[in-house]
Amino acid sequence: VHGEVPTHPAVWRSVARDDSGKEFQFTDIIYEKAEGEGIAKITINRPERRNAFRPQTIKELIVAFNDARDDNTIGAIIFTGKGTQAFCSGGDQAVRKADGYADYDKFGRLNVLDLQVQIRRLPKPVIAMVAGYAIGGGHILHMVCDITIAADNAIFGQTGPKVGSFDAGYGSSIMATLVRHNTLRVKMPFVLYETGITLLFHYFIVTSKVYLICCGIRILKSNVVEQIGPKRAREMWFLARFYTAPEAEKMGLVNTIVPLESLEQETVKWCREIVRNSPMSIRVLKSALNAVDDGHAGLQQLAGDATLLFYGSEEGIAGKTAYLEHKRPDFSKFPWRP
Ligand code: S0N
Repeated sequence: VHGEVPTHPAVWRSVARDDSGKEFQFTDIIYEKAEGEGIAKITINRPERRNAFRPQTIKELIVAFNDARDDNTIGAIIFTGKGTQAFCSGGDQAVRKADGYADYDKFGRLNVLDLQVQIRRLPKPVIAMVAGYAIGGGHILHMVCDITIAADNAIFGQTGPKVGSFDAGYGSSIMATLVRHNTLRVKMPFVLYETGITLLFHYFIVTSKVYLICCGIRILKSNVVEQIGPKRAREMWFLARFYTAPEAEKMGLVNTIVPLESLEQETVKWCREIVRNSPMSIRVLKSALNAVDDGHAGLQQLAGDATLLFYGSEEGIAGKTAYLEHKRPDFSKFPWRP
């Protein structure tokens, strides 16, 4: 129906200025967009430290992600690390102080937590493109992304208990959530895994208290494998071992593995497939997929999408117009739908 996805390489243009013409002064990241493709790429640029982040890195990442969010031509964001040796090795231990990480400030901070929330709430898919190590806080960053494409040299793991740190927030809860969603997906008595159909679909389960919306993206037979389970999540944190890309795939931590040399090509292909789909469908699906786990914040995000859609409806417009015209709104022609 839609034709083939183009396979030519993306042409990246460095994004050096914001809309007002002010120059971004990035030192720790590279921020690029592919002209006319609807794809942005944000790269941690500290390869000499295996792309470990310091507060400055996070500040710049937040600016870039905000820009990509605000740019209504951008539909998918690639998040990666410079070079082939690491996606990100977590917080820069050299600037870790008693009160968090400190570089240019006198005080420490844990601003990576803000970035995690930002990626989670960003209403566009964020795709982690992982070559080499995704370790510690770097592993958490790939986990909060919507999709992870791993090179065959990728290594995943948490080191917290070895270096005296931990992420008891998203770093733990999202890992457990990944487990739950994956288990649900495989147990669904639907055709996806048997037929290998590549489609976006949603599925509602309504029980007395649970309202879940699950989404399967390209669930092929080869992706449906043993599940990590809550025990494996504990193993990952308690033992702090490293896992290869195939092991991570088995645990449901990555969507696919590709040869290192075709990592970007494949990631761009996935992005191209995403950006030709309906922006509002993708937006609502992302917030829906997070809603249950994100509690009030998740509900707010999903509900905000409903408001966004309602504002464009005849009924919504009728209310606003009547208010501006100082009239009583007449909603009588709008049905109370079953
Ligand atoms: C990634 C590893 C396995 C790569 O090993 P490899 O390839 O042998 O390279 P190395 O020779 O070890 O490293 C090359 C150079 O890079 C430096 N370097 C690497 N990682 C870091 C890092 N994280 N911090 C500072 N420097 C780093 C090396 O020192 C080396 O430099 P030279 O040559 O000058 O010695 C391996 O490098 C490794 O294991 N790295 C450490 C991984 C780690 O423990 N990361 C920290 C884990 N903790 C967190 O990330 C904190 C969690 C977190 O982010 C968080 C969560 C909740 C709340 C707050 C936070 C927060 O802290 O912000």
